[in-house]
Formats: sequence, C-alpha cells, structure tokens
Amino acid sequence: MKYIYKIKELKLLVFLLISQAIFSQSVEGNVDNLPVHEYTLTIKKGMVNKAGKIVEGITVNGTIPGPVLEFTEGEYAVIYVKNEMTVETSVHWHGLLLPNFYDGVPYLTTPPIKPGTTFKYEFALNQSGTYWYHSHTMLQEQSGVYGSFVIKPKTPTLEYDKELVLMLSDWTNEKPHNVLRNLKRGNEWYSMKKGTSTPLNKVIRRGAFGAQLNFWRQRMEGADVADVYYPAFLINGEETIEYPEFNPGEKIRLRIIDGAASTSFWMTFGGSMPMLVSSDGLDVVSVSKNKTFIGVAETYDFIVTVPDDGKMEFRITAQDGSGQASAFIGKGKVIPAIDVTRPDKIGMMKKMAKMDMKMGAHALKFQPKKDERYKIKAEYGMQMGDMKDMNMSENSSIKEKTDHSKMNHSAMNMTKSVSKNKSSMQMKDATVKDSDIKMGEMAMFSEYNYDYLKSLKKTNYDKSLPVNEILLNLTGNMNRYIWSMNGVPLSEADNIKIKGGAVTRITFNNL
Ligand SMILES: [Cu+2]
Repeated sequence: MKYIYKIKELKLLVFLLISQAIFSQSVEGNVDNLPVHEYTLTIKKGMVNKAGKIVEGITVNGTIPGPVLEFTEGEYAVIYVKNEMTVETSVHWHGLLLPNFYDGVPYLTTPPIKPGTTFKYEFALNQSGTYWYHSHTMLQEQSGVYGSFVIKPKTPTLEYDKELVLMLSDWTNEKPHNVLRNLKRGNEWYSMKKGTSTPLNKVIRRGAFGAQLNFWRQRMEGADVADVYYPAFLINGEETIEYPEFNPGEKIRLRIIDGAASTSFWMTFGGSMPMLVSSDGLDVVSVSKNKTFIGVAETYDFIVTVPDDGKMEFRITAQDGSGQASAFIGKGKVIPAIDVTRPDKIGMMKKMAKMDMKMGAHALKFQPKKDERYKIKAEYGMQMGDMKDMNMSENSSIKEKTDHSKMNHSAMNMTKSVSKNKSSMQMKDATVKDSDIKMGEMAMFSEYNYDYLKSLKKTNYDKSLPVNEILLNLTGNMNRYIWSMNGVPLSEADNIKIKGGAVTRITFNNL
C-alpha cells in the first residue's frame, strides 16, 4: 500500500481537508430535483496482456482502464459498483467534493464492497473538470482498477472542437504484492532490471564515492527516481495508440490523468505548441507549454491543434527514463514529440550529498516567512540516519514516544510550538546561516517548479483569520520501504483534525 500511495495520498489528504471544509456548507441543499445520471461499474478478475505476457489483472466493465464516466456539472451521480471477485473492493473518487460517506476509502469513510455485492454511490456534482476513480483496497489499483471521471461545466469555459481522455498508467506482469515484498527486501533488484542502477566504478570515476558513502550511511542505495521496474507504460491501456478520427486543424482538449501506481512522467508533444488550460480539475491561466511533468494522480488538460501535415505524437516518458508510451492524434506521417533525456543519477547524488552536509546532520530549517523564521529540531530526534531500527512492528524507542494513539497529540505539539511558542521548542543550537540551502532546494528536481500554474481567481485567505500550523516531518527507511509522518508509519486510519473558520497551513518537511 505504501508504495502506491506515498505521493498521491499526501496531496489528496490536503485536498480532502480543504474540500471537506468547503463542502460542508454547499451540498446538503435540495438534491431531489437534480437530473440523475447513472452508471454501473463491474469489477472482476480477468486475464490480460499488457506487456507481452498474459497475466491476471482486475478489470472494470471488462477493460483496463475502466470506462470514462462522463457527467455535467449539476447532475446527481448514481454509480453502482458490482464486486464480482472473491475479495473486497472499493472505489475512491479522486478529487471529487462529496459527502464523506461516499469518498470510498474502506474502513475510514465508506464500508468495503464485499465479494458478490453491489454498492451504490450517489452524490451531487458541484464542480467540473478532469478527475478519476480508483480502487482504494490493497494493491488493486496496480492491477487495473482505475478510470477517468469527466465533469463538463454547465456553461463552457474553454473553446475547442473535440475532447480526448488520456489515462496514463504503469503495468507490471508480477503480482503487485510480490513487487511490494521485493521493495521491502531492500535490494536494488528493480533498478538493475531496468538498467537504472549506478555501478560503483562509474560512481568513483565521477568523483561521487563520498556521496555514495553518505547515502549508504543513511540506508539508501543512492539517488533513486523510481523504485519499481515496469515492463510497460500505458496510455488508455496501450503502449502505442492511434486516434486517426481527428481532422487537421481541429482543436482537441486532451484530458490527461496520471493513474499510475508509482510512476510520474514527462509529457511532450509533437506539432504546434500545446496550451495548458487546466490542472487537477481547475481551469488555470492558459499557458503554452510543451515538456510538462505529471506526478502520480495529477490531471492536466491541454488544448492541441491537429496538424495539417501528419499525426502529432503525445509521448510520456517515465521520470527515471526507463520507458515511454505514445498516442498519435490525426493521420499521416508522424510529427514526433521531443525526446526527454535520462536523469543523471550520479549528479543528483552528489548534489544531494552536498546539501545534506550543509544542512548539518541534525538541523532542520523551516521558513514560514522570512521575517519570522523558526528553527526546529524534531523533539524525538527522528533523523534519517537514526532510522535504522525503524520497523512497523518492533521499533522500541521511537514508538514509545510517538505511538499510534498519540499521533495527533505529538503532531499538535509540533503545531503549537511552531505557531505560538517559540521558546518551548528548547532546541539545541540548530543555527542555520543564510548561506545554507533552503528546504525547497532539497528537491531532486530543483530546476523544475510549478510557477507556470496560475489560478484564475485570487486564492489569498482572509488575513484576519487565525492560522493553524501543522508540521509533518516525512521520514522513512528506504531499504525497508517504510514511510512515516512525524515518526509514525503512514496509515489510512490516521486523522489530522482541522478547525473550521481558520486557515490551516500544512508544511511538509521532506527528510
Ligand atoms: Cu486517489
């Protein structure tokens, strides 16, 4: 579970916290006279061939991905989900604002769908945009339980001729549980298999041996971009897919969703410059953009023009360069998308090691604002280097201080100390000089940012509202594949309580 949800659920969590707050006022109104739009999704196991081998997958209405569910804003969605398997399942509606009970996270908000039963989801659609659905049970998403969810606006907000949904994903011929078991074993099997491991002689030749040692000390093999070997990456279930039905000059709105279990992609386009018009379901200030990054679970809409002299290639390249997939729009000769070069892992490792040294072994820096900088040392001293004994079932010292039932409590302690009481932090001198590197720059892809995404509306909060600070220290043991927030392994049962009528600021501190 962890490897699938490590990135996307963090994002989702924040989203849900915010959306539930907005939502509670808007939806309880009268839904009786809304037009009902019904779908039935049947989930069952089936043999599929996605990467040169027939293996067992899980299909939705017989296909991977499942069908595109299309709605119009203001409709009342009724979706029956039939479970024709011998195991439980669930469907989570990613990015939709809906009553908690229909959110689809089993045992947390929604009952699981038991074998042989049908569950009725129903909710009013008070938004428009590109979204998606996926199983939230075990590792079923990796096996195929995902599809797109499109809500057209009541009145069109953008001009184009036709639409095309492109669902991106990654495929393994292995049983997803075996993938996870291999990850937890902590070897480099997958990076060797996909040819992205970095041999030691290469590391030494480039003067990165010190950096490598530093990584080993922190129980990491090296700078890694992606952890799982995938024999295929897919667009709408295929490695190569053709859309000859689009004609020269037509403007097509591509609704692109990264439904992969653990792969983020670079997206590149052939032909004229595409216009990025929407992100995660919301229209943004339109911007011409070709090479664009899409993280797991993100959605982006682009408007492209079908070329007069051929078919344009839309290409996805896995972030670690281990594979790609293409969709061709139009007909005739190929107008290729630009190539994306493989990331320089040794260079990244050197860069990260350098930053690590500057940061100091135990100093963390947190800068909510320049004028009110606080320096924090996690009270329980959870540092990456100290994680060696971290284990879900048997971690003594760490667990004592931050056991599950106290998770909120310790998180809130951090909260208070950030927002109210600087002196209570009682840190040893964790002085960080101005010359030191900012947290954000720790990111592996510091040259990439999201500055091109601009909201159409102001998103500032009312300055008079109180601000609650929540600090989440993200830690983990790379070798054992355990990920934690504030020292507690991430679990779906962990709640973060937020207050109404206040601004909640969540700071993720990636250690
Ligand atoms: Cu999701």
